[in-house]
Amino acid sequence: QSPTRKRLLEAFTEANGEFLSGQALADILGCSRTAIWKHIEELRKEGFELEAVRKKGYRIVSTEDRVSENEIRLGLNTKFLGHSIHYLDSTDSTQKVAHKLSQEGCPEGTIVIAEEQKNGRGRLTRHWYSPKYTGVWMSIVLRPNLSPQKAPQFTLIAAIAVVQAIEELTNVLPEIKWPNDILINGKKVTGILTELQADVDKIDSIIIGIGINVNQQLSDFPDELQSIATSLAIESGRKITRAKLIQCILMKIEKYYHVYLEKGFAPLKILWESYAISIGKEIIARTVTGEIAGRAIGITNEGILKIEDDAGIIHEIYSADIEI
Ligand code: BT5
Repeated sequence: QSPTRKRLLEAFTEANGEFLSGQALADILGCSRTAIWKHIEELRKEGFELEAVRKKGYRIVSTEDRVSENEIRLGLNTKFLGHSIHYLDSTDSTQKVAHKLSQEGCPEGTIVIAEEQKNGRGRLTRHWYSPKYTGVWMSIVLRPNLSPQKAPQFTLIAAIAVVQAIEELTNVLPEIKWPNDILINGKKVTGILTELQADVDKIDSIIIGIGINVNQQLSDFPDELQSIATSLAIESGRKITRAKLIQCILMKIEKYYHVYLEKGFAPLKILWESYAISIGKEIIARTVTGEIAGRAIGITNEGILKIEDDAGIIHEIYSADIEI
């Protein structure tokens, strides 16, 4: 994107839906009114709906609900996260694309967003259902200078950001089910998948995949998901602008990423626990090697779940499916 285009979008963001005169825009951008008109035409071609009224100027009216680069950029107030955006109308999996970009050396903070995933992935090769125009299917590339053991913490950091963004934009109160589920009224609204490119002692990149059901209705889900899944629209009773939700999440992830790099995981652990449902409860953890039943007593500073069984033995669980 050209710097002029970027400033034009920023000006419209600050105007908050109010009109900006051609002259005001020309002053802000330091170009002629004719040049402004050309930029406005370009924005229109990209799908922005711009209203032009004589003597008043231009304003952006609400656009179609898409999550394209421009939609995300308009109003995104981050220092680095989301400054490089790869937008796809349809793809197999944003994780797959992000892995490839990361291997090719993309900058930290690169994000991949798709309107639809044909082969969205959950953990352990499970499928993630990602229908068109109704959800957030996004992968984020970070490059922290850390050991690979720290990677699970990023699932928890992303979960905090998503919960807070949902709380800010809707009237619902989501909860986190360790390690990677966000639930509303006991049903799954978000899944997070953190993957790594690393050698034994150093992370090269962390790829955080976030899938959020936003505007689906119950009948939009396949039968097998109807009893376990939900969307923000179902729970809040209104349509949510996905681009706003994405911006809010990116701003929060960036904020907590900085907290993490400066102060470590401890302050985030407290925050995470305030949203967690499984802590203090009797649970069953199903891992790839077997089942452990007991009381979830908390998470470690690494983000690992601690379960105390009936014999008083404390088990540390790295990844599992939890039944409460
Ligand atoms: C997850 O796995 O919850 C991680 C999901 C991560 C998806 C994002 S979307 C962007 C990025 N690109 C990708 O390809 N993936 C990431 P897990 O905990 O294993 O849960 C998977 C299970 O959730 C499935 O077996 C289903 O039971 C259920 N499920 C599938 N699609 C769902 C949906 N849309 N909403 C709620 N539950 C779903």
